[in-house]
Amino acid sequence: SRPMPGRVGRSALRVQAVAEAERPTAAKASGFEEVVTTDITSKLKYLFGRNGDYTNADAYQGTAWSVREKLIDSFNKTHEHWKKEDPKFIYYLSAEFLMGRSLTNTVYNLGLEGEYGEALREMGYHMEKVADAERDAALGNGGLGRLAACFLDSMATLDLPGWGYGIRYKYGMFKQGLKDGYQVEMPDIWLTKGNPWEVKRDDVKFEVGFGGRVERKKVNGKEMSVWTPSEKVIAQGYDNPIPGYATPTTSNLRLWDAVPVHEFDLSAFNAGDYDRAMLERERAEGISAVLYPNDSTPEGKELRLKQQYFFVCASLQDVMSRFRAVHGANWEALPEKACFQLNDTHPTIAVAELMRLLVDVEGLEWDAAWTITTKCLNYTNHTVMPEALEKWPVKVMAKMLPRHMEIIEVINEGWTKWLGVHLKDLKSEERAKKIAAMSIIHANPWNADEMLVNMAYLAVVGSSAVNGVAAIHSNIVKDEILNDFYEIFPSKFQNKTNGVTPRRWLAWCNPELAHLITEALGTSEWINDTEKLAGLRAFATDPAFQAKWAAVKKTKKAKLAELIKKIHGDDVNQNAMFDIQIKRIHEYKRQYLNVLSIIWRYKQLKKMTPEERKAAVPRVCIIGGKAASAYDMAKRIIRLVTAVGDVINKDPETKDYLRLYFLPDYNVTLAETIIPAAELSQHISTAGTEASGTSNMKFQMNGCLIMGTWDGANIEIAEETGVENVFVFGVRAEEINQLRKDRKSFKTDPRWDELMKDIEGGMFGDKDYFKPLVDSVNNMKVGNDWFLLANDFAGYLAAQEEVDATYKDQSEWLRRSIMYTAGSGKFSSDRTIREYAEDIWHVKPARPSA
Ligand code: 8GP
Repeated sequence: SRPMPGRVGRSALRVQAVAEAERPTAAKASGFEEVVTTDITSKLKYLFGRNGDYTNADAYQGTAWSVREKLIDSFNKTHEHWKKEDPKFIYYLSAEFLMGRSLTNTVYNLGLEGEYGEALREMGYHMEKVADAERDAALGNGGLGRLAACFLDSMATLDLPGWGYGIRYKYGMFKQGLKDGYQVEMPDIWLTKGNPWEVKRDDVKFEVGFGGRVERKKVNGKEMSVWTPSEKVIAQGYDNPIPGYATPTTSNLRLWDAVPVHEFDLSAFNAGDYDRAMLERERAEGISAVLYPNDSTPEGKELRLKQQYFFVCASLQDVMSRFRAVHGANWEALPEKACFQLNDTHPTIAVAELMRLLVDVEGLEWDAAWTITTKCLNYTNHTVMPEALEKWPVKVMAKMLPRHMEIIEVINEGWTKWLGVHLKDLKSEERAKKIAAMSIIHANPWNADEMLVNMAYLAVVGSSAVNGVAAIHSNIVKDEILNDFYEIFPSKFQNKTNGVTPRRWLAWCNPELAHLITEALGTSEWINDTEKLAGLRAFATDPAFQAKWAAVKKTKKAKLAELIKKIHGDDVNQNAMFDIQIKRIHEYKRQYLNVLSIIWRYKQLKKMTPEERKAAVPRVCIIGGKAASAYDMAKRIIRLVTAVGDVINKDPETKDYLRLYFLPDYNVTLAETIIPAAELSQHISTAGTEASGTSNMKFQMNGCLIMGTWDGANIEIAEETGVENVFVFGVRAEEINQLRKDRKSFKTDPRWDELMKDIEGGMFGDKDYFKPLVDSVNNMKVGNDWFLLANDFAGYLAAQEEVDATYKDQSEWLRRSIMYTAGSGKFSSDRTIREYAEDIWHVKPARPSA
């Protein structure tokens, strides 16, 4: 049972309690921290087999195993309630969940920070240092994976019956290091010390098959397709309880681990064939071994499809077996009890798998099964990048999932036939063209001999709702990427602008600011009702409030400065503007453009006299992010950042005015330190390329000004914050197609040409290595500079000047900063999830009693 009565009722106190220094001594008198101290001490004693001498890392383990029990109490209560109520569930199917650390989040979400903070202090530890021993659960690449994690937090906070389903990768996102300024990749070995945040379910296991053959057979007098896989593995379930905030609800993320059907081939072993004895285990474990294996080889491709089918198959069987336990074989009612959100195309094989389970296993008629399937599934698109819109070669699919390939063929037959009727008014030639363009199975445009399964098309045809992740992106989905489908099913298409959890991304990562906000608003209710942040507008020009606001930023900048010192050994000027760009390295995100503007700034500073320099706004620029291991150009961009930093940071004339650091191994935890410290952040993708962005929302919440293009959620952020408060530059999405076609209208700029010569000339060394970067943006060659850096360069520099001028007027800067936080109410993932629940899932809250 819960150690504190009614964590819901304590929510108003929570934020005050967060600020360590200001913790009321009343908590001490409560006696609960004594119980906690005893509990942690006992955990430590039996975990480590000694009395005392525990490191911070040990203390983390002891604390985590203690908190876990409170979490599981809450989990059990919630699930007993849900079992009794039998509400409709939403299942979020995602190949990625980028959870980050759990200890602090769990303690704070459960409202236990007073007891645990105090108990640890009494034992001679500090919560922050103890929490620092936890490894990130990095089971995701970037935006899409982190969004899934924020969604789970919001679903639990809103009491929505819902689970996440994914893969328990043994190795998550690689660890990034730098060697001589180049990216190096190391495996993320995150499970070696055990994982206190999961519960292995020995009773939750499903068989998943691959390969083999399909036969038509009479089964109980009925003609059926019978699939006999050539390979089988077991999906073993692990539950990861997800605590809501200010509610007794704790929901679940169920992750699947792949294990062999047979533990070990003893006869092979006895016969001396050691390799064969281990083969099955190795093959099975390979499936859940690594997040996103490199798919540039055919073998890698196959493994990826295997992962996708593996977790989808296990998840659907799991949901169906729970349904059957209550409702028997009444499958027509399945859509009233379960719906699935496909997080991008990765789980799209669910369309074929649900059909297979209903038709082949449950014996339903095809049409009845199709009605159920399309009612249960919904699809979210997260990117316009063509390389991420998955298409599987028919050959690969037919070999690995022969029955699914057949099912997809039948779906496509029905679909194209239906299209023929629907488009009967078109001229036959036009109609044929349209049908070919919309066929789920089509030829590879680069290789006419290869047929492909288009997973996005399969998802659209097999779903009730399709959505993009920001207003502009949803329009691009409708008007370009899936326009043919939109014209046929306009009502299927929706927008659901992304959001982020204000718990992790404001209240818990920036307790100082949270405290100030609560003090100003007189309530901490903004933590789950972010619209209340609008109340801060009244303080935007209040000098006393501005001073407090600035003091918080200063504290957070000092922390980041400490981290820079630890990583790079340098002291940075803490009065400089902290200017930040953190995200995956990609040409479309244009970190390169940022570097070019930093070089330009450096050159201007060099030209100034020492007196003139004193009037310049000093900046500490930070860039962080990982490059995909096979993405050569992105790796060159990282090297350019480090090379430019090496020159700038050592230059005695300018180093007080400008620094550039690459922070390696950007991850959720690093973001929690960087974002609260940021004053300016860069969201400068080519218009129309960034589906939404979510770090922009985190920066906004923390009062960081935005330099951005008219792209993704930047647009909606500007609308909420006041366009005049945002630094906007660059071409608009509508102009881009024309610009790309008509090379002559490209803007060029002598400053740009100068910088290209500098890099080519070896100003930052490594000129051969940087040559491809220079060539890639040489817009005089057709097809180059696809992301229009040259074109947007002058506008970017002008916007940077505007930034400097604004920063010189600190009270104006602070006014804007406060207006950003005040305008961030819309970007809570609570709002996003409420919209999904109402418009797509039709799932209602079901809160257990406290
Ligand atoms: C990202 C988008 O790039 C980003 O704009 C958006 O905010 C985020 O999804 C959440 O919606 N997309 C991905 O991370 C993505 O497409 N990843 C898949 C290719 C693996």
